[in-house]
Amino acid sequence: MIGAVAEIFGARAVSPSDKPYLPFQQWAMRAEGLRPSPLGILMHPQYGLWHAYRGALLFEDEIALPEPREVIHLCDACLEKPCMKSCPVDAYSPDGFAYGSCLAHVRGADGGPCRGGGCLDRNACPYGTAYRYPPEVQAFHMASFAGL
Ligand code: B12
Ligand code: SF4
Ligand code: SF4
Repeated sequence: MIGAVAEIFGARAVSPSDKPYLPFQQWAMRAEGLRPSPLGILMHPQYGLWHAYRGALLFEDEIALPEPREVIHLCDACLEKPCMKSCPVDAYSPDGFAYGSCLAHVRGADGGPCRGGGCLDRNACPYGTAYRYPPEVQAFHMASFAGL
């Protein structure tokens, strides 16, 4: 789909998984005025944590674009921050994401809830719940992330 659109507009399609990694989140911040949640995932005023990027179009020439609109950052008003309190191994912290600890837990004997329904921290966020991926989709992503 993205390749076909790129062809129509004379652009080059790139993917978030292309290496070396391209700064998709920085592009999204510039395009949509979004900011990161404490989890590192960008926070969207409508979709909350339940959105991701599937591709981008690169152009040879610079295109004049409007400034991103002012967007409310929901995390600013979220005092309890439940997303920082649900992980059994505290993998997310202000120092970043300790993905080694996360992986060990997800793969281990007590990792059933994360394996079956997705990250407990991400699911603890009260926003965008209408867009939350179904448990089987989260289980699929988690299996891919953890190489299960
Ligand atoms: C490598 C990577 C990972 C590694 C991180 C290793 C590490 N410590 O660096 C691993 C495999 C652990 C990972 C995991 C996840 N990731 Co990831 N990941 C990426 C990837 C492919 C590259 C990141 C990068 O280095 N970019 C290059 C730099 C130059 O770009 P950047 O914009 O400046 O990078 C920003 C990020 O690095 C961010 N950041 C820093 N630490 C962390 C930690 C996390 C968890 C996240 C999400 C972001 C983040 O800070 C920078 C802001 O400027 C991006 C896609 C992409 N191309 O960006 C997805 C991406 C960041 N991941 C994403 C997601 C959703 C996840 C997961 C939460 C879910 C999942 N299904 O994979 C998991 C977390 C696991 C869990 N507990 O559920 C999404 C975020 C979407 C959003 N709304 O913001 C992205 C954008 C992919 C996509 N297709 O949309 N990820
Ligand atoms: S729980 Fe609160 S701080 Fe965490 S991502 Fe959701 S809104 Fe942001
Ligand atoms: S997937 Fe599980 S172990 Fe990993 S950060 Fe989320 S709650 Fe923690």
